[in-house]
Amino acid sequence: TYNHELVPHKGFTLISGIHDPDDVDQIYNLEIRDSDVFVITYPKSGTIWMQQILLLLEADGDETATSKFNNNGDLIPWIEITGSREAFIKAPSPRMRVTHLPYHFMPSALSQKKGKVIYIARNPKDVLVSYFYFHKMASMLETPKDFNEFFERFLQGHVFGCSWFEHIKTWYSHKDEINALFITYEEMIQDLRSVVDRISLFLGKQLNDEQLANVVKHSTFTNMCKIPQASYEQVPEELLNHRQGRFMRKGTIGDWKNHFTVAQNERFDELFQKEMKDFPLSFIWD
Ligand code: PPS
Repeated sequence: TYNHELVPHKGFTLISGIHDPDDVDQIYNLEIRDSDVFVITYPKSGTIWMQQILLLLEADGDETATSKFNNNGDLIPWIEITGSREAFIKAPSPRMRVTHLPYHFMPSALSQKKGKVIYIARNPKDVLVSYFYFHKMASMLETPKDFNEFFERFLQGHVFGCSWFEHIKTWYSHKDEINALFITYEEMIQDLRSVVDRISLFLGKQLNDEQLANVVKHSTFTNMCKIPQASYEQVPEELLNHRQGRFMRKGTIGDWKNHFTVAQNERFDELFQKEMKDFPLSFIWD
C-alpha cells in the first residue's frame, strides 16, 4: 500500500511520515564533534555497504558486532529521519550517520572542517537502474509504471531526494571547505581492500592487517547477503516489501546496459555532458 507522499522542501523532496521539514531544517544548527562521521550518498550509491564497513572498522573486524540489532541502520541511522536528530545530540562518540541530504541542509559546522565526511558517488546510470528496482520494493515510494516512466522521472529529478547532478555538484563544489573523503562505488567493487585502507586511515583507526582483511571479508556482496542486519532483510514490511525484491539486488557495475535503450543512453550522455562539463569527475561505466 502507498500512503506516503513526496513533499518538496527547499530543493529536496522529503517523504511524509518519515521526514519532517521543520526537523530537517534544524540539522543545519547541530553541534559537531571532530569524531562525528557523516556518510553522504545519493540513494543507491553504496550507503548500506558503507554502514557495514564502518561498523566492522569500529569493531576491529568482528562480524558479530551488529548481531543484537535488527539492521545496521539502527547503529548508523539516517540523520534526516524524524527523531534521529534528537538521538544524535545525546549519542556517545563516535557518532556515525548516513544521509541523502544535499549540502545546504547539513550542519554548518562541517564547513569549518569539524567532523568527517565520506562522500560515495556511483555512476548515475547504474544508480538509475538500482533506484528503479528500489521503487518497486519500497512501500513508501510510488511504484513506477515501467522503466521508461522512471527513466524520465530520474532525468527530471522527480524522485525522492533531488536530481543526481545537483547532489554531486553541490557536495563536490564544497569539498575543500569540509574534511571529506571522496570515493566511488566502482572503486569499492574493483579494489575493496584499498578503499577500506583509505577509510581506516581517514578515520584514524588502528587495525592490523588481519583485522582489515576481516573488514573486507565481511563486507563483500556475497557475505553481506548472509548477514540479515547488513542486507536489510529485517526491515518491517510497512517500509520494504520483501516479496518485490532485495536491497542487496545485484551489486555490479554496468547493469544499465541491460536496461537502457540506445536512444535513452544517448539522451543520458547528452545530459551528463551538459550538466557535468565544469566538473572534472570521471566515472567507471562498465
Ligand atoms: S539506499 O536505499 O540509498 O540506502 O541504497 P544504497 O545502500 O545506497 O544502495 C544499494 C545498492 O548498493 C548495492 N550494495 C552492494 N554492492 C556491492 N557490494 C556490496 N557489498 C553491496 N552492498 C550493497 C546494492 O546491491 C544496491 O545496488 P544494486 O545495483 O541495486 O544491486
